[in-house]
Amino acid sequence: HKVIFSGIQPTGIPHLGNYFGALANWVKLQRNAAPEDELLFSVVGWHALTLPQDPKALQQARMDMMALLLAVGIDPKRSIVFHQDHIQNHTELAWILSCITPTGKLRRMTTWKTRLAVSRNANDESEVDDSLLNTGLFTYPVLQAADILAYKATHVPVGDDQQQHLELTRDIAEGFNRAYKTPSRLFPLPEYMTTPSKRILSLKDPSAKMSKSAVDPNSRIVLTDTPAQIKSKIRGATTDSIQGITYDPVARPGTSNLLSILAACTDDDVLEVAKRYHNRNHGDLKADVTEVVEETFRKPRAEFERLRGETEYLTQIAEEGAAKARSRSDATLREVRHRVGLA
Ligand code: AQP
Repeated sequence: HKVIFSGIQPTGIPHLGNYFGALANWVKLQRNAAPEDELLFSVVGWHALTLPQDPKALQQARMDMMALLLAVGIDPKRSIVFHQDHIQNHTELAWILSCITPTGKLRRMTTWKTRLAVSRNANDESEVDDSLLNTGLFTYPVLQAADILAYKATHVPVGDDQQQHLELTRDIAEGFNRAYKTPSRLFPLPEYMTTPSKRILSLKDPSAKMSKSAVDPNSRIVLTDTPAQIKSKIRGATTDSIQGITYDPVARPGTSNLLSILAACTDDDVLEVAKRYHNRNHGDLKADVTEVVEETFRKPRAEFERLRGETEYLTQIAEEGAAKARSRSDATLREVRHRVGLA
């Protein structure tokens, strides 16, 4: 049977990328899972701390993310929904795993390299200044590995920006299995589950992915945007001045991104969608993208607004989820402690 695990950071309201790269896909998995499969979805508060957070805003964002998971259709009776930061097993396992993870592997993570690139020495471009980057930014892929391995997850549905981290998780699991091999391999090697929609790009800078933390709010469409906001953001999306519509992610990233969004919303193949727009213009495409995005977000938005005020209910769901997650991960940690000599 499968154990499916995934997480999302409480760093703001999810955008189209999170929706198609993660949330919508989780709901699909939940619907199609075999009765014996287990599903765990986590709001990963400790990961959010790798960037500066306002404590009050973080508190609110954690609660909001719980409401959002339910609003998009995660069913707490079928899936274990919980806050990562309620389960200390994650940090304990992360420590143990960090002690078998070479720093060189972490230094090769694209996410880390991107952080480094941003902090290049202003006077000397070739010199990288990592003195101000916090240690959590460097080691969080190990915490991610612990999130997954604490439940001996076999399948991890994440966007393709996370694929490298999952490969690291497999490496770490293999490293542990090799170092502590008696009586048998402890961790299954989790498989990456890709999403058909792949990466959704920023509406303003299609060389970057759509991101919650990008400075310009017009670069992303979030689940709580009103129809008017959706319309204006799509109207302002960066495209190109080439006539007609074609799907060409390299030469026409902005136009192709709009086609990908349309295809994701209508559950169509992007090349089929592109064919239909061949003789049409950017105005037509943008009008149709606006319509389908509005339609996609209408129900979850209304459900979120309703659930958001139900603090007691959300707290209860989080407590029930934590109890289940704790008992699963306690079992793994007992084995891990025993193997490493900390029983
Ligand atoms: N642009 C994207 N396209 C497709 N999938 C995406 N994901 C994120 N951005 C895109 C997927 O969303 C899931 C949850 O992500 P997260 O909350 O851990 O945040 P993140 O990956 O760091 O992305 P964000 O939204 O840009 O957040 P910030 O700005 O806070 O870092 C993951 O499965 C991810 O692949």
